[in-house]
Amino acid sequence: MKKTVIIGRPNAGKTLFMINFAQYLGINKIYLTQEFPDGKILNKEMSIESARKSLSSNQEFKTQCVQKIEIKIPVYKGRKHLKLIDTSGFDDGIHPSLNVRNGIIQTLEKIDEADIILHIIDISLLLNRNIISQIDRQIINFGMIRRGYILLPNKIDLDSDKQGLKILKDEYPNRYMIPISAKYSYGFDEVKSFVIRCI
Ligand SMILES: Nc1nc2c(ncn2[C@@H]2O[C@H](COP(=O)(O)OP(=O)(O)O)[C@@H](O)[C@H]2O)c(=O)[nH]1
Ligand SMILES: [Mg+2]
Repeated sequence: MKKTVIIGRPNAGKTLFMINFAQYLGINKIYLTQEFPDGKILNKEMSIESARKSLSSNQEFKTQCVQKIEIKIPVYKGRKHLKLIDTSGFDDGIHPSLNVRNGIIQTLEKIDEADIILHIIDISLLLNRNIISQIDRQIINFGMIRRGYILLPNKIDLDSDKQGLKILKDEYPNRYMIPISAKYSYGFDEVKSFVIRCI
């Protein structure tokens, strides 16, 4: 089974992307496995609506574990199995909370094992502050040499005149990226094609 890891800074939209992309790929119920840094594992079953409400939030580092959904994607006449893995992500600097730091270590381990890496950047932040964070830059550079990496500028619904996207494209003119809205499922068709090409 191929592993697709979703990474990015807190609030980039990783968790909402995982839920809505899983729905886009055809699931209608979420069977979630949560893996905590201390080794504890929890299995949860929930509707898509309650997953959106309970797992995604505008509070930073809401996700403090790795959480996975298994999906079967119809491909030609068969089906391919895919694990979508949501991480707690990472940020610039050293976070004061031990739980958050452990979540970051877990994220790095998952990147190492991944077949596909979906790197989500909140472009509405670029609009407001015009800065790409150091950690995002490092991951983009790492992605240049890593197979299966793709950059997903998210929240394009908040970037109506595409100014945020322009800042990113001007900085990385040769980088292939798929602009998305995790909230409204924009760009999901292209992400699906990318994922299918990699599995
Ligand atoms: N407008 C808009 N909001 C989004 C989008 N994706 C995520 N959000 C919001 O951003 C916040 C953080 O989302 P979440 O998935 O929890 O981010 P995570 O920390 O990266 O897992 C939530 O309030 C989401 O509703 C998007 O495409 N458009
Ligand atoms: Mg999250």
